[in-house]
Amino acid sequence: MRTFLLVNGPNLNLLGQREPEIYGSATLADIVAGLKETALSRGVTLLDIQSNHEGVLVDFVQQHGAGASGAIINAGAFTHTSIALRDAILARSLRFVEVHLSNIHAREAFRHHSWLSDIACGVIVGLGADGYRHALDWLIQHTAEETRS
Ligand code: CA2
Repeated sequence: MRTFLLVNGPNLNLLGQREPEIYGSATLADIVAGLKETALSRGVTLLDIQSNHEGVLVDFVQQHGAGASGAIINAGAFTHTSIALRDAILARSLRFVEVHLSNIHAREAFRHHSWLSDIACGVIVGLGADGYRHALDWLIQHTAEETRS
């Protein structure tokens, strides 16, 4: 069974508790549960992590990246700072879709640069929690296409 990773970075554990006008009202638990249900119904496994600690995310990618068919990554603020996470993803040749709930390009200038975007298969911003679902759909379809050829 194909396994996909779902990686969420710092402060995303606070979803649904504050700033719903920016990040929506769903909690991370709601989002993860919905994605896992979809994954199950599509015959794939979703292995998820949320951490506020950069090294924990690096360890997770090192440990699970090579065995995964792809990943959905919302690195939160580490998006704009973490060369360590970028290096771990590259070291494991992990294909991924970068997701942001908010449109980072319509926000402060320091959010406009991502250390992940240029190595991502694709980037989804500003679609709220739907972004994760679109990313999972794309990964499932794309991996299936590859398996057939
Ligand atoms: O839009 C996104 O998904 C972000 O990755 C969210 C990060 C932010 O640093 C990125 O620039 C864009 C922040 C997540 C913080 O989440 C909160 C949720 C509720 C209340 C406060 C913060």
